[in-house]
This record gives sequence, structure tokens and C-alpha cells, in this order.
Amino acid sequence: MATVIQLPIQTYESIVEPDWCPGCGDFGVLRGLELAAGKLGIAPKDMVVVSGIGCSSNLPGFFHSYGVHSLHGRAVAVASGIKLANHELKVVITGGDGDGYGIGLGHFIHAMRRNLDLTYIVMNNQIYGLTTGQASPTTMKQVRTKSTPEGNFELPINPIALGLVSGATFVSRGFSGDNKHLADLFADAIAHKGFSLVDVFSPCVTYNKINTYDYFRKRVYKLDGDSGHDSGKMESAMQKAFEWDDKIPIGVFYRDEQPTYEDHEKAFRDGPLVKQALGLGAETFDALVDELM
Ligand SMILES: Cc1ncc(C[n+]2csc(CCOP(=O)(O)OP(=O)(O)O)c2C)c(N)n1
Ligand code: SF4
Ligand SMILES: [Mg+2]
Repeated sequence: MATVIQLPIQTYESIVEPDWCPGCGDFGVLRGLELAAGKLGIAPKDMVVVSGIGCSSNLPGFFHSYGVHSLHGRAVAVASGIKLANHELKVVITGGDGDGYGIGLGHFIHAMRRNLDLTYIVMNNQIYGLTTGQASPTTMKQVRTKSTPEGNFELPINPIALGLVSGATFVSRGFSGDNKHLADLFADAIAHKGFSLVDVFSPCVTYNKINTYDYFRKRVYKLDGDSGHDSGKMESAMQKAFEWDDKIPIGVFYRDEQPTYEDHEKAFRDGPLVKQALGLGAETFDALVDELM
């Protein structure tokens, strides 16, 4: 196995300062990602961070690597394209619960069942932060928001259960209030070969006064260690996925080694597409560009 040369977190410091509200959970996610990338020794040139739209989706601007700030709900689609063009890159998707579990839900499910080698970090604050406090797909029942003044009566999405039934081969949850645990989780998720989901409780201190740091500090416990959970067993993972209320698990729910989409794709046997010859003469290529542009 190749020796990993760890890198300092300064490697990933952007020239752009985060403009999140003071105390926003997304700061913890950014630091966790810096620590994880440093632990794995990933050079910024070998990494792409892709997002959609939302407060959380601003993250690629605050992290020094390649990055794309795409369209609302389209981060997974853009990341899939990047991965297929050059599967040697580490591709990490960062975004919010509205972005990924609402408008982007279709892309999310299909990427999981394809087992593309992508890492998806969802900053789940159970609210639309950027648009100033409407209910999101993970807002709990009865919670009052700008768009649910009488209390939310929709059933929230359960991202962990959804990840499990959709074929993700690494399904996990973290909490912004526990940086060290979060960084280790991100490192494991990025190192995992296949689709990794990390749903992160990342409190919105401005618009969600229910799911606060205190709310989670009182409830979260770690699956790793002596919880008795076996992350190799789907049944156990599914049971843990439905624990909520007084005790909420964080850590790795499920992990499985399966061939990835890239492993199956014949076109990749000669290396990443970007490094392969086009198979067209220069004249044909120029003619195509003229026709299509
Ligand atoms: C197609 C489209 N629809 C709606 C919007 C408006 N919009 C921007 S961000 C957002 C929700 C963001 O929520 P989330 O993904 O949870 O991110 P957060 O701000 O909470 O981090 C919405 C509805 C948009 N930009 N584009
Ligand atoms: S509005 Fe909420 S999610 Fe957005 S930056 Fe502020 S605290 Fe974070
Ligand atoms: Mg949100």
C-alpha cells in the first residue's frame, strides 16, 4: 500500500472567507473536510468539490481545490459527469437538505443505485437557510416555519433509510458539534470505494430554533465502539436508521464493498476518458466544433 503523506489544513484554505452566520454548523463541516483531506493527503489538484445552491452549497468557494458551484438540486448530476470524465479525481459533493433531498432527490437516488465512487456530504439543518427559513424535506412534523405557520404536517424524509434502500455502500451520519468524529467520518467516506453518504446535523442558528446544538448534544450517541451495532448488517443498520426522539445515532450505519459503476464501464479500461485519444482526426474534430458551437 502507498504511504500517505498527510497535509496540513492550511493546504485547503481558500482566499475567500466564509460568510455564514457566526455559529452556523457549516463551519464545522468545512473544518472537518479540511482535516479529512489532510489526513488522506489529497492534493487540491486531485480533488473537486461540487455543490448546488444554498448557504451550505457555498462551501466549495471556501475550500481550496477544484470546485463547481452548480444549480439548485443539480450537484449530484454535475459531480457524476466529472467523475465519468476523470474517475481518478476525488469528487466530493457538498450541499443542503433542500438541495439534495428536495429538488435534487432523483439524481441522489440514481447515483446511489449506480454505486458511483462519490462522497456526498449533506449539511442537514432541517430548513431552507438561504431563502430565510422555509420548511425543507427534513423539517420535523409540527415545526413552525415561514412556510408552515401552523406547524409542518408533512412526514420528513429519512435520509439514512433512503440511502440504505437505494444502494449506497457507505451510509453514515455526523454532527457539526463533534469535529474530530466528523473529520474521521469524512475521511472514511472519501476513502470508501463506492457511493458514500454523510448526512450531517449542521444547525442553522438563525432560522431553526428547534434543532439546535443543544438539541443534538442531548441526544446523539456514537454507533462505533460498544453500541452493539454491526455496520456490515443491513437489518441492524435499518433498525438504527429509525432511532430518533431521545436517542439519535451518529457514525457509520452501513458499509459494504461492491463493484462501482466505474469498475463495470468498459470505456474506462484504457484509463480516464480525459486522458484517452478522441478517436477523431483533427479535421473531423474542427468540423464538429464548427457545427455544434
Ligand atoms: C430552481 C431553483 N429553485 C429555487 C431556488 C431558491 N432556493 C435557493 S437555495 C434554496 C433552498 C436551500 O436549502 P438547503 O439546500 O437546505 O440549503 P441551506 O441554505 O439550508 O444550507 C432554494 C429553495 C433556486 N435557487 N433555484
Ligand atoms: S442562515 Fe442558517 S444555514 Fe445560512 S449561514 Fe446562517 S446559520 Fe448557516
Ligand atoms: Mg438546509
